[in-house]
Amino acid sequence: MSVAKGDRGDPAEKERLEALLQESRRFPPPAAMRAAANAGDPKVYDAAARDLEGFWAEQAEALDWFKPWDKVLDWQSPWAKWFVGGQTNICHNCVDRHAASARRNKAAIIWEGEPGDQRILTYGQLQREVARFANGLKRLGVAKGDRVAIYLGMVPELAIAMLACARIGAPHSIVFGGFSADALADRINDAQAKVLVTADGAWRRGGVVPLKANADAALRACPTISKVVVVERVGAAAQAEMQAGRDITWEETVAGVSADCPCEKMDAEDMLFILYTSGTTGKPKGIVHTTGGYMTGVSTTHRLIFDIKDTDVYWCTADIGWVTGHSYIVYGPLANGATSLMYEGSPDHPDRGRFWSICEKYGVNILYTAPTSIRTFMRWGTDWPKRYDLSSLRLLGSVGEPINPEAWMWYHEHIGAGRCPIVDTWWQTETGMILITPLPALTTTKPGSATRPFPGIEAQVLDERGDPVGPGAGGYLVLTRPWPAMMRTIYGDSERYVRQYWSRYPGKYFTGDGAKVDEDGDFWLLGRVDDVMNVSGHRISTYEVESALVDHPGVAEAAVIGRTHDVKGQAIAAFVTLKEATKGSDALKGELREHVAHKIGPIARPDDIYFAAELPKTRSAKIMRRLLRDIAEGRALGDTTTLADPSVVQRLKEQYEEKEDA
Ligand code: 7RM
Repeated sequence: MSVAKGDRGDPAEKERLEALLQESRRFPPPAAMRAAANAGDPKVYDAAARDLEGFWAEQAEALDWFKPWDKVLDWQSPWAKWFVGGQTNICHNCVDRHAASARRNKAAIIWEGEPGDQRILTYGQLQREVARFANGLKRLGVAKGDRVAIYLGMVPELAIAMLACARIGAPHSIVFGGFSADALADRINDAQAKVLVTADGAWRRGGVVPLKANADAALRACPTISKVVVVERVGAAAQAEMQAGRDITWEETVAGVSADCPCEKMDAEDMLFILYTSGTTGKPKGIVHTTGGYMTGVSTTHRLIFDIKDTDVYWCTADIGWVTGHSYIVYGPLANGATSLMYEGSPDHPDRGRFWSICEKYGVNILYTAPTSIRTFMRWGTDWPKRYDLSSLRLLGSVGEPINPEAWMWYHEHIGAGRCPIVDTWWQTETGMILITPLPALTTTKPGSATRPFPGIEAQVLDERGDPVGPGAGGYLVLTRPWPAMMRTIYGDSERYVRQYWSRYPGKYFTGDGAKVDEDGDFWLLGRVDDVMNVSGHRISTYEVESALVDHPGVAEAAVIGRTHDVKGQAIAAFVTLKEATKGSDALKGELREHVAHKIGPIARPDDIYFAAELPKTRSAKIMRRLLRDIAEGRALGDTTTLADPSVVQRLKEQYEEKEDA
């Protein structure tokens, strides 16, 4: 493992980080917000630190439980149990309790489809849809504990299906609709899912993503799937084929079923879902989240960080296929009885004003998006947002990667009109909920800093030896106390859970991120310290892309790195050595890029492919990615003394520079 990104010894990066810490702009919270804020008293930090269990118990009490817990926390590091003995159901808390209240006719989900359609589901309607689909799943043989894989675009059925699974106690495993057939098959098989919910296709910029065809290809290698539910979203254009005996449409699934389906009584520690994420090595890890703690963690953070009010329209632009969508489109907002907007399409279809037209159309009050999108909007220019009335916005959020100060300022000025606080929220699939973030009415923000740990969260920045580093010094971000929405294990691989997260610094959760803390105690996230790339906010491991490349018949060896990219944060660069009989050409580069897109999904398609005679390796045969990064970013080479053959990297660099000159 290499050291923190900031300390890779690369001068340009060092300069950037020093500049970051000298950031002197300060944005105090709007005074007017304080009085009515969900978190308006700074004492919350001390109170939670002093009495962690008391703090979380109080949060959990705001939710409905069928049976109260006996014990708030059972912490046998690294094994956590929260609300031990308690029984609840997150679907009841997200849907039924609101449907049974004055919120019955309030919009739960506002769905904006690709140009043309819209659907609004009130809490009452959502309850009926979810209960019917839950009964439909039962009729297909799904019982408590069975895993259900879901492979859909951003359609309302996605939220309905996940809530239906939660209702009957069947853990869902949602696979992002941009993943390939192979990636889907791996995830289905790892989770041993019984049923797959998919669609004939998904709309993407007027085109069709052939979800069902991908699913059919995947299912050739998935023996555990007995039934496939197919949402008819695109119709004839998808040319989806139905396999008799196995496939059934969504309509057929719910035909004639009753809307009466009681919520299963779930133990607090019963599994709620599995979500796969990229790790440093090997296959994607199935991150396991359970019921009571996750529900408490996401509802609390959503309520306090986004200061959600009953009249708000809240829009998180993520895809539900990622954890951000799980926690902050569906579970968090709905647990709070909020109106959550869900958008099917992309930001530039039919034009580059799409996001702002949606904000205007629905009067969005809270917008939560990713730095990569903000940088894209910056490039498109201020004319687009200017054309729309964005005066309804009162709070902005950022997530997925470090937000550079320029993007932060642009967001603040051109979207927030200088008036909306920005919450830069740091967290992970594994953490389930936001852990480092401002509280909008309490925290003075600084462009580029996620500021401080949420109440009850304790974070440290450590050096290699495990000692806390002083202000301004880079190190490894760890978390030292348990929190309710933390992952419980890796599905089917508890040993890897311990090794990956709890072994580097025993007793502390290793995040895999580098960070610095400044004199005020504010945290500055520096990016991954391992071989995980962050491309447009998506986690992709270098290992996965390398495996996909080596899978091509012409490739002998591949080394993949993430190089700095203005818009995407990181872009994927691949260094490839070919088999002797294969000749490098532009056509082959194109073929390799498509091969990776086909194996993993378009998000993993490399931006650059370099053919190399050899890869730079240490004497113990480790590929030196740091040097490849120097080459891809056009810098002077760092220290090459540990290389087995320093001339290899020199030749590579010359070859690259020739290309640049040409
Ligand atoms: C929510 C999510 C997790 C990784 C994490 C970081 C990076 C996420 C921020 C951030 C700096 C942020 N889950 N990351 N948010 N870095 N500032 N506000 O993205 O599992 O897909 O990715 O994303 O490196 O470890 S994730």
